[in-house]
Formats: sequence, structure tokens, C-alpha cells
Amino acid sequence: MILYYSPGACSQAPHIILHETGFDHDAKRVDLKSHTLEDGRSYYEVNPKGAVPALQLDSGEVLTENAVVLQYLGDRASFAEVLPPLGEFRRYRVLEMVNFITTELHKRFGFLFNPNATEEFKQFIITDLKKKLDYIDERLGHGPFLMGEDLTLPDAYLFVIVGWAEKMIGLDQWPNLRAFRERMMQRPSVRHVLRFEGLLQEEPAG
Ligand SMILES: N[C@@H](CCC(=O)N[C@@H](CS)C(=O)NCC(=O)O)C(=O)O
Repeated sequence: MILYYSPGACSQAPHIILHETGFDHDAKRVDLKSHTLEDGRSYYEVNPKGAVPALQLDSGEVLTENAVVLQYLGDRASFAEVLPPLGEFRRYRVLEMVNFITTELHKRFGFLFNPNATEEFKQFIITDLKKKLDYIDERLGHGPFLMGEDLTLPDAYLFVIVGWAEKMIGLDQWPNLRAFRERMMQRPSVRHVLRFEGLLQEEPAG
């Protein structure tokens, strides 16, 4: 499998899940400004929509849309924690949360990153986002993860979103989100992905 990613983008969620679940994979970096790959090819040849993530399967098929890429990885994983199997109601709770993150949180943050959005519009979006982050913060109060004791698909996605929230809004009003981000940062899968994506500030030795 090949994951097409951009450092710190939403593609970090499947990148973390690939490491959590131990899938053999390759990760190729996409420059989202020019939509090119490191070998100079146009990324539109891989995903005509131009967005990351895209997951190229060994069959050659390319799967896109984060929520579906995550679900695909969850179903292929050899253990049920990240996505419970068909027949277990908890599966729908996990997917409900993935969907909430993709449609209610991710999309709104997209507007904050848009250089053409006015300050007034961004403030409107932030006000709206705060209510949704309040909800997630409360959910995490029962943590350590969104679904309780085990890490599931939406935790990896939320990790990325909380990183964006920290940069764009600050986390002072959401202690559970901050603690969640710090907990996730201790996981080997997360540290590996951050290092691979060039985003890990290593502690100085000594
Ligand atoms: N509908 C897509 C959107 C993904 C998305 O917004 N990706 C952003 C990075 S977080 C991106 O690639 N933006 C650049 C572009 O769309 O050209 C999904 O849910 O996977």
C-alpha cells in the first residue's frame, strides 16, 4: 500500500493508523501548493481531486476520502480495537465519531486555512467550532480515548484536528483536548509518524 500524505495534513490520521495496525506500507509526500510528488509527477494523476489522503492499494486501486480510507484500514486490521466488526453496535459509534470529525470539525478548519477567507468569516467559523470542541472535550473527560479505554479510528483523526486547534485557536479552554494530545504524543506510532513527516521536535540530549 502507498499512502499519499502531506506533513501535518489530515492524511496524518491514516498514517498513524497504518502504524498502529502494523500494515506494511510506503508513504509518498505530496506538495499541496503545486500538487506534485517528489519525483515531479502531477499528484492529479493519483487523485484527480488533488486532496490527500489517497491510499493506493496493491491492486492499483486508489481509495480517497479520509473517513473511508480509515474505515478500509480498520476493516483490514487483524485486531478489532480500531474498528469493531460488522454486527457489533460499537462499530457504528466509532464511525459516528469519524463522521462527526470529518464533516463538523475538519471541514470548518479548512476555512481557517483558506487565504481568501476574511477575518470576519474566520471568527464566525471559530465561534461555531468552539461549540463542537466543547462537546469533544466533554466526551474525552471519560477517556483516555474517545471510545473509552481503546484507541479507535477517530482518535488518530482527532489528534490531527487538535493540533490544528492548538495553532489556530489555542487549547486553554479545553484541558481534556490538551491532555489527549499530550497522551497521543507519547505513542510510538504517533512519534514515528511525526518524525517521518518532519514535525517532531526532539528533546535535546543531556
Ligand atoms: N474530502 C477530502 C478532503 C481532504 C482534505 O481536505 N485534504 C486537504 C488537506 S487536510 C488537502 O489535500 N487540501 C489540498 C487540496 O484539496 O488541494 C477527504 O475528506 O479526504
